[in-house]
Amino acid sequence: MLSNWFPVEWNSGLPTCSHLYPKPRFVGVNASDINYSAGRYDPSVKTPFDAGFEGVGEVVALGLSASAQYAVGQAVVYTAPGAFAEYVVVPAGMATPVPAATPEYLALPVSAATAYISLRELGGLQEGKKVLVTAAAGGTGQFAVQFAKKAKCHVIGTCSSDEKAAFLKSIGCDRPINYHSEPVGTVLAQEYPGGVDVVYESVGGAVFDEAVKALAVRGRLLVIGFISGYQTPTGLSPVTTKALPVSLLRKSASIQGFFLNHYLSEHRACMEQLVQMCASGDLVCQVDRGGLSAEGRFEGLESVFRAVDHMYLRKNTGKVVVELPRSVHSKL
Ligand code: NAP
Ligand code: X1H
Repeated sequence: MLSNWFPVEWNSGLPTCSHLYPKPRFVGVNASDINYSAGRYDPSVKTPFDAGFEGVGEVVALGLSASAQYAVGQAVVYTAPGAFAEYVVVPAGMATPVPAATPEYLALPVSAATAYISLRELGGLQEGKKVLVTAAAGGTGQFAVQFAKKAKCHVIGTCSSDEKAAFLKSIGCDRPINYHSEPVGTVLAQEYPGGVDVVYESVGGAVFDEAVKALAVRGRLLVIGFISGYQTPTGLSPVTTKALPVSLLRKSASIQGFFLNHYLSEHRACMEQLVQMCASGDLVCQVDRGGLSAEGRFEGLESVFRAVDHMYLRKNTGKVVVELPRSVHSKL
């Protein structure tokens, strides 16, 4: 499969000057892949179009002005619409050099960057604050937990299994809650009667309602997503909180949305930090390659759909990634 915007210049051997041309070794799966594929993300993008947001791989060709920053053979992680492809064209500004094209780095450009930028810009994190992270053992949740711990906060994380809860413990989460064995609302009411100061919320629906209920006075809830709604025909969660204005007013609480694409000006500096933290082992970048899924590891573009299913069956721990074969023609 070649991207449908694969440039004619490539075929003539003349890459455009400010792009680079990586061959992906791994591509990343995001919850919003299904929103993008459903045409909700950008209604101006008409079918047929390629899906996928990100990859990690080695540069196989370069435009002239990109060659000041990158070299053929170099490993890069990048974001690019249509990333589920055998080759991609990436504007130089959307790629970051990494020490090797390993899947851990794939957790950085969307999942980790979302947690890093949103919590830094909007979270108001301070030592001792109580932070609730929903879907905490997933691609982006794992980073919200770690960044909140680095800010010396007390972190509560929700997840759906004891294995995920054990993973959350391992990355420093103070109070993992497996919602299949403990009702989240009850735990929060009993153990955090003063409420939680910050919520990193990405599930929506009833989980959003519980989180609003649990907010402390002057608490902040960051709307990162609402995955419980993405499989509905409209992609929207039912609005259940009719009492939202009064709930917020009574606690001087606030709710703010965050969409990574609106913070691209911060992305480059953020990526430099994140790559360094990941390379030095200062940040756990857990990836799920599907080894425990029914049909085994996600290998090849044809396994992207299994990887998406794995996530929507709530089976993943960490960032879901798909490995692509090395080119038979390339020595890379
Ligand atoms: P993920 O967390 O790796 O996987 C999704 C997880 O959500 C599942 O593992 C599951 O964890 C949990 N979940 C809870 N209810 C679910 C339901 N009804 N259906 C499916 N999963 C459910 O996925 P991700 O790609 O990192 O995305 C997580 C959230 O962050 C999404 O809402 C996504 O849209 C959002 N996001 C937002 C931005 C932004 O710019 N705002 C950027 C990236 C991601 P448990 O089994 O533990 O419940
Ligand atoms: C211009 O701002 C946006 C924001 C969100 C444009 C599109 C979206 C979008 O499609 C998303 C989205 C993007 C990223 C993400 O991690 C989660 C989501 S959820 C979502 C959406 C879902 C259903 C809709 O009806 C509208 C948007």
